[in-house]
Amino acid sequence: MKALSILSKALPLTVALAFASTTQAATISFGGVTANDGSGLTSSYIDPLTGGQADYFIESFDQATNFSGLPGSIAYNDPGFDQECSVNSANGGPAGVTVTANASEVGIRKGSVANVAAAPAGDTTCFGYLTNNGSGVATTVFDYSALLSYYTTLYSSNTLLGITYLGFYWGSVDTYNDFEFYSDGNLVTSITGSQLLSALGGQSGNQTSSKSNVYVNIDFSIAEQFDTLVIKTSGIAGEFDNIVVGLSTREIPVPAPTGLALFAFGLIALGLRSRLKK
Ligand SMILES: [Ca+2]
Ligand SMILES: [Ca+2]
Repeated sequence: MKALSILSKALPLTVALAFASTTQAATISFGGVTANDGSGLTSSYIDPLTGGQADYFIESFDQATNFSGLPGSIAYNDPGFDQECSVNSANGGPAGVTVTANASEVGIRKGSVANVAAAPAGDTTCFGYLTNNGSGVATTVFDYSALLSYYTTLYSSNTLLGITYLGFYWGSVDTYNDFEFYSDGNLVTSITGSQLLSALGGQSGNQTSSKSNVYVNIDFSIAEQFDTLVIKTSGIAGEFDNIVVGLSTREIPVPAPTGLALFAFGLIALGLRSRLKK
């Protein structure tokens, strides 16, 4: 109850900020790191095996990497995968994520089956998929409102708590897969398969290419109050794994300089030297 009143007080502020500035927009970027559990790519912030860091949550769909204390759900598993797979953050624990889906349109499994789902590139673990079974639009909703309420109560401070990061591994991206990000029912931002493929020069549905099997990062401002992820597909199929959520209270690790960053630094240094020589 207390959490709800804090959130409702925060909303008018959010609206004011949205009108006052257009710099609050969420930013979408591509790129992750190799996951240690054989699931292909994961967030550069956390890995399935080292998950559970303060104020980060990962949905890996694997029972082996469940959070302790969250019971998980095997309701969406494909037949034969109940010993290995589950929606492990959902529907039950106090901080549970509420997943809403039509059971005939969503599945959790390992491996690829023609005309059902393809494992994301390099992913030998359980993953989630959404299918329209050949017609119409299938929709799955991941609602993080309960998680936010739970942690707002836990912190019981005046801190405005929000989700400021969401990442997910998107396998065999198709032109007809969409990911949408909402705040209190309003669309904050979205990314379509067409947009991703066009940005990276990928081929729709390619199951192995790094241009169509991509880790996607969305950074939200706290003012945007992201609370719900909606995945849609109007074809077979939309596949995903390693959905990572970061609360605004998390400590953001400083990443080590990558090879590319060092390379860029080297170029700048070279440029300076050649200028000095002149
Ligand atoms: Ca997995
Ligand atoms: Ca696909």
